[in-house]
Amino acid sequence: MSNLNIPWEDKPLNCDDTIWRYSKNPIIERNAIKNSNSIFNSAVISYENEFVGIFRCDNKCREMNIHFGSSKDGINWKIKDKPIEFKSANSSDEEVGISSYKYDPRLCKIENRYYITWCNGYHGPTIGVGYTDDFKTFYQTENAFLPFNRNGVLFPKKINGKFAMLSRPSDNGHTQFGDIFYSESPDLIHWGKHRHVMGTTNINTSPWQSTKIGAGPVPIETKEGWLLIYHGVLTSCNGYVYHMGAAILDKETPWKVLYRSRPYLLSPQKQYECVGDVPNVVFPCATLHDKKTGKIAIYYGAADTVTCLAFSTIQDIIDFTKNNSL
Ligand code: BMA
Repeated sequence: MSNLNIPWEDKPLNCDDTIWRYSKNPIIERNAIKNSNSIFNSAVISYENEFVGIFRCDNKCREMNIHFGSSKDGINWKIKDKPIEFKSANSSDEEVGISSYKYDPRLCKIENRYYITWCNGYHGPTIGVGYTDDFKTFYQTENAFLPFNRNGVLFPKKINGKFAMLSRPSDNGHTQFGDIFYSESPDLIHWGKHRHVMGTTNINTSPWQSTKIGAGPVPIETKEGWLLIYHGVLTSCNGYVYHMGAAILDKETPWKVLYRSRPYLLSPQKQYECVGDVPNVVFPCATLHDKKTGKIAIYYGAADTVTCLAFSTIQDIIDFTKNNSL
């Protein structure tokens, strides 16, 4: 991280929870750019003297695409009206860069390059991969996996010399199942060594994550292991309910789960999380954290409509996860 101050608000005095919401949520309204129906499930990172982000903006035809944005404070964002135009990373192969839609981006710095993963339309949803060195020119490379897959999230450094990614194999619709898997690649093109990381829980033990789960923000390296914030889904009589939870994965073998929260960290409770295009969704896709203080700002989509912020400290989330582990 640079010297930028991450967004922050102190914990309210009467709050007993591990994470707390920004009092001025949502930070990005659904109509923040021309022609947007909704702006949510988006990714941010610090770059040079500002924050930059890749935003999921669905337009008024309800087409899903990703747009570039920047911010001085991580709260007030200027998002481009037009989607990112990716160049093909291999223009001699006309299949590279095919994309009938893009959604739910994640943004990850590995060594000196910024990588974007998203759910890419290629004969159904799969994991699209792109990169940029300057947030001006963007390249799209090979999809990581066969369809159908969602929630592709890179680790911020190579593990045992390989790029590493979490993903969630799915179906072509509103998938009723879903476990998190780990895969690795020598070149970000060929992926293998697929390992099961964690699955859904027993409905009697931790119902909020009993239907499907998916990796959220880029995992954070801590002394205890990789801190993974993820979403977990419960099927209620009115449909899916999306929550946020946390797990700690082993540093060298991240498919081994050391701890995993039995209660959720955040559930849809506020009006802006419960009312929108898809009610009852909190969906984390990015964090900013301050290495010195351990403060963390979590960006999440609410009700598939707006973008919100919540805060905690890395240590508090680790303690919560360890002390309430499945
Ligand atoms: C998932 C994705 C997410 C969305 C969630 C809830 O399948 O489409 O973008 O937030 O459903 O609708």
